[in-house]
Amino acid sequence: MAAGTGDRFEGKQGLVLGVANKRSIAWGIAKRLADEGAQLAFTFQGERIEKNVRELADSISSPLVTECDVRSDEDVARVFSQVADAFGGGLDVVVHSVAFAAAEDLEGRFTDTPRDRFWLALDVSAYSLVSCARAAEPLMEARGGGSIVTMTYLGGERAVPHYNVMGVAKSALDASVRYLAWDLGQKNIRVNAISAGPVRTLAARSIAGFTTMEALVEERAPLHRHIDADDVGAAAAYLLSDEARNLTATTLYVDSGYHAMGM
Ligand code: NAD
Ligand code: 0WE
Repeated sequence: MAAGTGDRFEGKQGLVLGVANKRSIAWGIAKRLADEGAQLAFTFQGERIEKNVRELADSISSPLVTECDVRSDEDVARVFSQVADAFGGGLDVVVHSVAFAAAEDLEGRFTDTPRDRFWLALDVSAYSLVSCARAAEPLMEARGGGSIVTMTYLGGERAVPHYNVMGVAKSALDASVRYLAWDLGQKNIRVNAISAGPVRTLAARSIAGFTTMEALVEERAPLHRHIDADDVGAAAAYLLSDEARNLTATTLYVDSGYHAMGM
């Protein structure tokens, strides 16, 4: 446990989906949970990032690193069965930090989004939370409850130029959080979202106009500064901990207050 952190996750076990490299928001969250005592399993997508994720996971003594393409029902089923084996049939925490849209759909006009790429974005970025929550349910029930956190963005509630089909996917994700919270509340499983301001990750780096967006945050957010993955880690640790035992179906904004502004 590092200075300034607690020990809220001693004896807790979690699964983290969405680490690509050390800048990933999922890694910011994982570091904080591990620092506070959690034992964490990780999934990665694709051979290209496997080595990255294994090295990061090894640095916090992870017992399980395994591939998961969230578009595949077989992958999701296998992953949760491996998690059950690694963690003695239970699971306390799931971090869902996965999104994808085709690069060409994050520039130009939303109007031009073709049907197949619309469904691709919703499949990876929204439905995957539903399938993971369903697979997590029996494992969390075995622990008497659990907590799930996903990552969202303001572009699901307002039109952010170029966010396009990802905005529609985040809107579906936000609604899924509420319906999952209703279903799983019965089993004492909580489901919440964090709406983060722009963070320079792999998924964000390639976006045209990202620098302009950062300048807008500095100008217009009440705190006039950017957030980083460690800020998200602190907020996620709260939502995932027993301190948030009566919070579910909510969105916590980690965005320097930007969402509250009208200009
Ligand atoms: P990132 O690139 O580090 O993480 C995205 C992850 O999604 C990667 O690990 C990637 O492998 C994974 N992924 C993509 N397609 C997948 C698939 N088919 N199966 C399994 N995994 C898949 O970028 P990030 O910024 O850390 O993104 C994490 C989450 O945070 C996303 O949901 C993103 O929308 C959200 N978010 C990001 C920002 C930002 O500005 N970076 C702001 C708000 C919300
Ligand atoms: O959710 C995101 C980004 C998610 C994302 C990023 C990529 C880039 C690479 C999903 N799919 C892809 N596909 C790729 O090929 N954010 C919240 C960051 C983000 O992305 C934007 C933003 C912001 C903020 C795109 C346009 C405008 C603003």
